[in-house]
Amino acid sequence: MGVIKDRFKAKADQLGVEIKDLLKEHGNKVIGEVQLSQIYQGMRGMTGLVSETSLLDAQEGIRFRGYSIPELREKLPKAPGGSEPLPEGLFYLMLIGELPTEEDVQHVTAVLQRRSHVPNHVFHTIEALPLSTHPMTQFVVGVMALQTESQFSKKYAQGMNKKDYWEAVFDDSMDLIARLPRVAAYIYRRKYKFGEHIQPNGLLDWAGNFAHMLGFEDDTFKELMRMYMTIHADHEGGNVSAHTTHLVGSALADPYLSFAAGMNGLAGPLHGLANQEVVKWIFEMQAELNTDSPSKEQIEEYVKKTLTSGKVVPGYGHAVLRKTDPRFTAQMEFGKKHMPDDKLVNTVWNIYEVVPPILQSLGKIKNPWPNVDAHSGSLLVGVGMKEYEYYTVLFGVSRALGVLASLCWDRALGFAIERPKSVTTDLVKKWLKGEEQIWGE
Ligand code: HAX
Repeated sequence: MGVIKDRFKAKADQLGVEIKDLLKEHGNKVIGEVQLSQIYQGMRGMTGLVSETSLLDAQEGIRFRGYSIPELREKLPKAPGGSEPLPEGLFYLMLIGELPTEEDVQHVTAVLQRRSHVPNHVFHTIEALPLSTHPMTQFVVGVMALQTESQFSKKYAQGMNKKDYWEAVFDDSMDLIARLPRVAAYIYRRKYKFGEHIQPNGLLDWAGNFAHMLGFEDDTFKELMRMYMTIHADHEGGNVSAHTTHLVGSALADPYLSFAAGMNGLAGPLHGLANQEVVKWIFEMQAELNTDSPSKEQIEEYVKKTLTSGKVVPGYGHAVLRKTDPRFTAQMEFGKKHMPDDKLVNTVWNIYEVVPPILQSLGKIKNPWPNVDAHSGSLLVGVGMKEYEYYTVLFGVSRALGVLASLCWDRALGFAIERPKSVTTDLVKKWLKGEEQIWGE
């Protein structure tokens, strides 16, 4: 077995024993109560999942294995001459639970390079789609075409022992993470660069090589990719992409099938597609106002118009967070360092001043502050990637690190198939009248 796999197995065995003891002693302990409104309103605030890789605090934001984003940007190994973390290091941290050394990160990079071959039928499958197909659809189709390579599926069909599930999921996850940048870059070059594809550079790190295959060789783009791939990787277990991957994986669908399902959720505008929606919304504002530097007064008018036409302000609000997203702040710092005078980036900062009080004044929004998607597109435009319909694919490549690390944990800990109970409104009405019981009461 490989070094990382051995370390993962040792950690998983240890935690497995701890969980067994914990459940033996405390399995009956009540962890909260569920209100009727919660089952109608997106299960908000309901604790119902275990996800080891990261934890979200409503006030402080995300922590990956206990480390905040500023701490990760400081502590994780960097590329030579770079100042942003290598996402391979975050993947190691999520998988193993400990900060990696430089050597550990180099090892992950080498493993991913070794496993990155994408068979030709995947490219042919993508080519069968009309060029106008949304990049996220092409991405999901590409991942589905890659499913032919699943070790888990093959071994399951041969009668794999359930004790070995974790290992096949681990191998599939590593392979998939290694292959995704090639598939994603292929889609970008196909759709926007006349199909002029760029071969991988085996000497580069995972995100640096992705930037290279996309066709961006300058250091700022590579640094942005490293930061982008790090901060978008995970947001605990309940968000749509993580939860879907986990849910589908719980039926023992292999990592390719599970990840593709999660990506279909990421492609929704209230989740990952919000990053394209933000830039689209700002471009439309610029076009309508006929300026690339709208004033705060103009932005205010435009925001109010967006709200009165029954649309959301993209990039604002969050189901769990109640403060400015630290992923927004990290990107703001990147903008201040690399492109302080960029007009679009400055517009994003002006929007940040204008939007929260307006949303707050509506009286119904629980979090008026910006999320990760409010900023990411402006930085991408700033470094030369203007094709905003592609942005959610970048998010998806990064999200693979978190959801697949979690999937390895799910199988290593032997988590059960997920199957919560649902009710009908008719049953709820009868229950309220005392005529029926709700199961589990
Ligand atoms: N603009 C306008 N209205 C908003 C809003 C926004 N940005 N955010 C929330 N609201 C509205 C909701 O639509 C809801 O209205 P109704 O009661 O009329 O249905 C009300 O405020 C209460 O919503 P909430 O409880 O504060 O928010 P939710 O937990 O239901 O939803 C969302 C969280 C992120 C989906 C929501 O804030 C939203 O739609 N934001 C804009 C889209 C966006 O930026 N999504 C990305 C989120 C982060 C992420 O997953 N990234 O991938």
